[in-house]
Amino acid sequence: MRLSRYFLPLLRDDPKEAEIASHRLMLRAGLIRQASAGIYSWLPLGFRVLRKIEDIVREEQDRAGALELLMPTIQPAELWQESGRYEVYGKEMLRISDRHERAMLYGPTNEELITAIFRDAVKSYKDLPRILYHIQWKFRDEIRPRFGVMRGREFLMKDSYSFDLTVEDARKSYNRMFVSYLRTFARMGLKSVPMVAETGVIGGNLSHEFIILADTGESEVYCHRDLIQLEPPGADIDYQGDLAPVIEAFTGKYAATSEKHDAESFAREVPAKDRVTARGIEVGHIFFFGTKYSEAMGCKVQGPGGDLVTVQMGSYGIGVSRLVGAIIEASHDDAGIIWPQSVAPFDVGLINVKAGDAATDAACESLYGKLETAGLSVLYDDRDDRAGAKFAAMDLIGLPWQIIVGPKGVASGEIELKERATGARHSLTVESALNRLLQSSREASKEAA
Ligand code: P5A
Repeated sequence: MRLSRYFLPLLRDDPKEAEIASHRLMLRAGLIRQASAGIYSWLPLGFRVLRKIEDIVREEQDRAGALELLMPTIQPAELWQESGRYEVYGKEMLRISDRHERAMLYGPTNEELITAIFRDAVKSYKDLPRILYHIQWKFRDEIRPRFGVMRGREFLMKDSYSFDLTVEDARKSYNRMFVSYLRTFARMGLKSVPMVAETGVIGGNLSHEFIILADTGESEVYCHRDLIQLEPPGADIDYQGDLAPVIEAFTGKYAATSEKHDAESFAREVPAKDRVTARGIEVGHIFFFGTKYSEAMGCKVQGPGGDLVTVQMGSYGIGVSRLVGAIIEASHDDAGIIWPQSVAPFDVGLINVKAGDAATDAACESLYGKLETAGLSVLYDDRDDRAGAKFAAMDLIGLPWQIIVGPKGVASGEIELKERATGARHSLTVESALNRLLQSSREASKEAA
């Protein structure tokens, strides 16, 4: 992509409404613009990141055996009256009436709708187990939307729903989602810690939040230090096999959000030197609620003995749009964003230090072609602007690699390769720069596989 033809409105100054780094950087780097409190437009660069995150979430859901579908954003109120949540949900729910004065709502979550779909379609235990998911916009009229996309009113969520015949099977589905979440966040360069959590309006009594430790996080969390060091399972994980050992490793030690925190147990179970009290960002939340919705809405199947059995359910959420902010909170410096390769909007930024200089232009054009042919995505800064401004812009938007091409290097057959994360610069021939980039992109895809 040529920057001269792109849509990348950067802001020179810090927007005063932004209280935390990710919000400030998302506005400055031209990723989002606010439409109304807690409601954002995704500009081209931000939208590319959102899509990359979505792709990773989708791949890991599919790997764990979940099936993708798409439910609407608008739902009829009747379903929520059936479950009993229409009143409970209160002012957070955006209630709408259509031209026939029928009560509708903009979905804050989809337990009711998916239960109705499943109830009407599935009659036998032979159709179980199933995990269904979608990636869809939600609306919650938060009292205090803030921190940009971190606590929005409209936000993108991945929500999965599991259906099982027995509590024991349902626990297996829960474990599958649990493990897939560890992998999902790790692939985005994030260290997530599962913590025992409150279930609130979703319900049930088994629940974990997946927390990214960050000083600007909204949640106060308490955990054993060892949990922060644990490595998530690799791509060879067998979701049909026994996941209990992984679950045991990640839940065997104290970890709780403030709502579930018990100071006495914390002090008793965790030696003082291992106690971590920190702030964190909730990027995922999983729930087992058994028959809460299936009972109320009559979602039953015929069991092996011919009797009708009420289905056991769980639901599993990931804050897809919140993750964009969370990743930036975890990975930035004074100059701007530092994207992990797996979610970067482009692999490489190509900087033409002297646009208009025939030899430099020709070298850049040739390199641009080579990089794209090699399968790398490139943002080529071909604008007629000061070199300093170009360097600052490239650091701000945070692509993992920069290639800097100027007249001097062109004369001596060398270009400069800069790694955004470390700031390390190397003068290299075009050939060796290409090899370095391809190697790093191969390593990144190996991690994902
Ligand atoms: C689980 C999936 C649920 O809604 N029903 C379907 C369950 N859980 S949840 O914890 O309420 O939300 C799931 C994840 O969505 C993100 N999230 C938000 N992101 C941005 N702005 C918000 N206002 C917001 N509210 C929730 C969080 O990442 C949460 O873990």
